Amino acid sequence: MKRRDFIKNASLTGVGLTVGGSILNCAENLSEKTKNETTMALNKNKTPIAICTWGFVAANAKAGEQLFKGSKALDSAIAGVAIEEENIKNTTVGKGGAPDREGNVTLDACVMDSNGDCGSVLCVENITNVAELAKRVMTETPHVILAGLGAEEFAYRQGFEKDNLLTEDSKKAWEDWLKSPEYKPLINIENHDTIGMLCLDKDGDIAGACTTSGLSYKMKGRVGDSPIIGSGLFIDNEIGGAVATGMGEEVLKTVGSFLIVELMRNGMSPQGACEEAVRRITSKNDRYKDFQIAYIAINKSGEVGSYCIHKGFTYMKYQNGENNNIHSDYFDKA
Ligand code: SD4
Repeated sequence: MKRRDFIKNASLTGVGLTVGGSILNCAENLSEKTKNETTMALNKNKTPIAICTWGFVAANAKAGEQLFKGSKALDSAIAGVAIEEENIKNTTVGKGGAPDREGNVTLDACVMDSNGDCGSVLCVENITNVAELAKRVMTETPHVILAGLGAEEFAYRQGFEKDNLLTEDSKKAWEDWLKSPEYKPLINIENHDTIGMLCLDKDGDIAGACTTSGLSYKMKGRVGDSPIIGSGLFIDNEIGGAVATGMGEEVLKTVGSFLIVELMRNGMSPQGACEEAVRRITSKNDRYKDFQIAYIAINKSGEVGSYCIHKGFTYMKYQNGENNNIHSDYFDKA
């Protein structure tokens, strides 16, 4: 690399960021637009990062490798989560997901891009790659959300194939559950595998995807937080992104992912913001003892955070060719 190029690159990466950080802090009289443009310029040529909920090694590696090759954040996140949507051993995402009480597998997903656009599908049957479908809602329709049969028919028009999502194993587990069908939606360590992924690409842009079959044996038509922009996922490319897994009803009540991004906007680290979002839930009453919620978040500088209610949640982080499974800190240490 020529010296001139090295200096140019260095000024756009870590070295430049440190200097740039103090420039931004001092420059109180800069207009917001100038500050944003400066921040964006400083964020170019970043080391890409992919993070996702749980120990989804292959999914996170897929996203990380794509990012490394120069793929954009949203495409990388969708390619990453597709691995779990197609993994029939994962019983809370995509094909092989647990059905509702009536035996129908219904999927929820959303995506959010670095330009603030988003797409979402709710309660979709017979389609495996619902994160990609959510992206098509974003790019191919004037809408943000499509639900149920409308989303499914839109998928066929987009060339998606009809697939039977109920595998023999999931069917058998549901039939066993039917023998004593207590309706007590529970999210614990075993029943808890939604994949939410956040990617920071080489241009410093952040995007994400979240995809799930929701609660096992849920009421027909039940939708959780995962496809709801602001609850299951939220991105603001000037600040960062967050994604949730766990008892969706409680994430919805606190608009958890949006809350985390807003806390980061107000100066909190991703870690601090995830902790505060969990505290918003645990401080209401002690019902949290019966369910799990976990958040992961990333900010524009590539700092990452995670927090959950109960011990046991892990997340993946891919950076510089390393793909690590990290144990999250948790609230309930009693
Ligand atoms: C939901 N948040 O439907 C999802 C469930 C989940 O791992 O995260 N499972 O409420």
